[in-house]
Amino acid sequence: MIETVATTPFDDQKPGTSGLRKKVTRFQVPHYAANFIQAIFDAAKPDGGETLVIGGDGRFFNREVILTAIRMAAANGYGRVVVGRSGLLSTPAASNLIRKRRAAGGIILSASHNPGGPDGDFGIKYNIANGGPAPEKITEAIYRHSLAMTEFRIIAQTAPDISKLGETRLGDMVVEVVDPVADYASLMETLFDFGAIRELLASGFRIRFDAMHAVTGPYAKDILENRLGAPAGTVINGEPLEDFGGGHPDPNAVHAKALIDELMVKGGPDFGAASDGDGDRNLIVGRGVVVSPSDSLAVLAANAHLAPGYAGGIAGIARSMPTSQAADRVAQKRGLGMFETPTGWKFFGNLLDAGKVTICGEESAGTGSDHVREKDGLWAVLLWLNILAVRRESVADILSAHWAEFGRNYYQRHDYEEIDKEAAEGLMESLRDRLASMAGQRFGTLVVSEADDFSYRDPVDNSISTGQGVRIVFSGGSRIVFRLSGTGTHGATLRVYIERYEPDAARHGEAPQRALAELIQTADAIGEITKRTGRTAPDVVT
Ligand code: G16
Repeated sequence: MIETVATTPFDDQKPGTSGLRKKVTRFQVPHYAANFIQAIFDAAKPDGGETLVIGGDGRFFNREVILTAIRMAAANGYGRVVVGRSGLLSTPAASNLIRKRRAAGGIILSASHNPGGPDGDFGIKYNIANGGPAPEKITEAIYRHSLAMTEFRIIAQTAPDISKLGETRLGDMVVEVVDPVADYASLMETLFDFGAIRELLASGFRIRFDAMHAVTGPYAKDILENRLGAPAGTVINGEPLEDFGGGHPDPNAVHAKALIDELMVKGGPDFGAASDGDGDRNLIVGRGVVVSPSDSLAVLAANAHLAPGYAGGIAGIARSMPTSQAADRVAQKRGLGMFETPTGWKFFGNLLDAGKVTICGEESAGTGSDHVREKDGLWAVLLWLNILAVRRESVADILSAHWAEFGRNYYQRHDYEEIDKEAAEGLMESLRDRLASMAGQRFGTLVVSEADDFSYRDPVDNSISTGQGVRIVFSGGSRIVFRLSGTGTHGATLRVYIERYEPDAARHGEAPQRALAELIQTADAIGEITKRTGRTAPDVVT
């Protein structure tokens, strides 16, 4: 029996960079999650009988919302729901399932790299039939529906047990519980030379993968240990936990410090990697060297042809605007198309669907390809391993050779977290007000050549996205970019992205902090960061 439940709208359900992210406690407010799910269904408008994929990263509250979403899908006309066992699906695995099952879309429950547990964060994201995050016109429609919500539909029966594989019925809908790993692992086998990677690992090449007690544990164990023969114990923190073991599943220098430290010592593993809460981000570490995400994108694009799935070459590369221009140099030299999009994987979907690009990446530790429509942490790890298996050089040597060929884009991102929202908005506003007069201004040895607020016209559907970050470019090509994060759940996070190109190989050995020193000072001068936020240093530097 379908119940129609009267409700009242919430005014804070506007999806951000990647779906709706809030504190768990906000999602626990009665009807909060149900309202948003109904808004998704109202925007998606199933005709009847479609398939919907549902899964999440296993964080606290995952199971409750999944059971609600299943019951609501049955009341909103879906014919089949495909759900990962126990509600688990990594974001790239969900994207793959949506595509493989020709589903109308999917609901992914995750707050990505944000902390979990009862006091942590939660999130709901809608992906469309191509497997990718809903584009802005759909997220805006979801938001409009949420503001006008008066009732949601839910089936009265309880949802079936999702810890057991197989099919059951709920009203007129089939609930199919699937192994979360199997289809994804098979897809990886079609893209990479598992035989060559197995030989590399058998030759004594030692790897370590930190799953951070998040969703990738079962994927990494099956792929790295079972299928590729890495020794048991290669995957650490491999059991998904509702609170990520009290940790923060963000694979960066702060939260993956233990892994990085292990790789920095003589005699440590040859290769280390980590992924985030929902398995779409990656960290790549070689012995003695952390690979920055922007460099990783460039190296992967330049070497992808060494893996069977990309042996025919790649069509083009896309990166988000604040990501360093290292990949642009690869595109230029190899005669490939290059696209610069706003932050958010959703902006890559059209380019991938149109075949304009094969590889995409972002400075925020995301890389991926046209195999799915999400960034994919383990994919990046496997492509690196495939390249290492063919080249038989160390990560550090591959990186130096890359810089020698293309030049080095020194790069850092400075995050100022949980700052006062008004102060952050005032800082951005003031920058925007000064843009028109900035060209020609001198700061130390730096002269501004252009300054703008990035806006993007999608070359496929011509949709326009404005206000995507303030860019200040200096003669010589160095850049400072300011933008506010769209994924935080408390106050505002200011991100400052700093970049300088160095063509001279003799100068490629500097620490980024040093190589970028003048730009870092200039960022504070132009952005008035200390003056407006009271902060004298960033909370996280990546
Ligand atoms: C999400 C988006 C990414 C974006 C990142 C950071 O990643 O999918 O495209 O780069 O957030 O966004 P912001 O700078 O606005 O915080 P994830 O891994 O959190 O889903």
